[in-house]
Amino acid sequence: MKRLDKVRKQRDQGRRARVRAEIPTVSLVGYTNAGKSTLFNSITAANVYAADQLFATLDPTLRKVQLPDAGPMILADTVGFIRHLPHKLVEAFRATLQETAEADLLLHVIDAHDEERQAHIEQVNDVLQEIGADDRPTLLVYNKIDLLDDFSPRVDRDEEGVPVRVWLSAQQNQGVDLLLAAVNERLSGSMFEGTLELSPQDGQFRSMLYAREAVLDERIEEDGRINLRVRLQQKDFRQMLSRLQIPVERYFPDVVDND
Ligand SMILES: Nc1nc2c(ncn2[C@@H]2O[C@H](COP(=O)(O)OP(=O)(O)OP(=O)(O)O)[C@@H](O)[C@H]2O)c(=O)[nH]1
Ligand SMILES: [Mg+2]
Repeated sequence: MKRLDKVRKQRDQGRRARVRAEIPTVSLVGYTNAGKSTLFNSITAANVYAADQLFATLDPTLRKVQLPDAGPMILADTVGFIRHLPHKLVEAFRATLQETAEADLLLHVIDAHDEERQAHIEQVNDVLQEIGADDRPTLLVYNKIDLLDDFSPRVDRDEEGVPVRVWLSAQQNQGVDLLLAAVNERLSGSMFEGTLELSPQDGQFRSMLYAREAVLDERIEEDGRINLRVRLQQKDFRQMLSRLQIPVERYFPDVVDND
């Protein structure tokens, strides 16, 4: 129990740090044996990131992964879901499940070769509901396509063109790139990208943007003004503006805010 408490404490600390940094979290969920950990490993192996070391030491089920447009994300591996999670298990994984309930995107991993896959999907959905995560945006990941006849990796989209299902093989590393592109698309759907003109007094704003790893480029003009090219989630940008009491119209002139 001691050890578990320690792990939980570290997890809580990790969570706090992330909330401060406002990096989107993506959680791998799914029935036991679907291939979540295999997928976690094949995604993170291809994305070696020096600043990740501290993270990996604190908690091996969390890794920071860079996406081309959406910036960094925290990828979380979770415990395999089964029909009704025993109460003890729910308690032990409280922090993980909490994280899942707050994730920006869930990757629901499914064993595409399992005849029981539909029943498993429903059981996982039941657990998601139990832990209050059923309202999270979800991307279905059909794994183990290497076990299907003549099947290539692909992405299925809904009527609006949004990626909703990805077919891949985590073990053979086929289609993992398609998955990352789909995650990138889902997370960057609501990105703010632009150049901000800051005065030397805007130091706090500037350091918040750096902390969020949102700065793509910085140029200092002769008169001391700073041009920052930034890219970050719109909701995080708005949050920052409101925290600094900068009027939202300054950067979103078309938006009428009713609240
Ligand atoms: N053929 C095949 N096997 C896979 C694939 N991905 C995972 N597996 C195998 O499926 C088994 C379960 O994989 P894990 O990654 O441990 O599954 P998990 O979802 O993390 O399982 P839990 O942590 O118990 O919930 C292992 O034997 C993997 O080698 C795949 O793409 N193809
Ligand atoms: Mg696992």
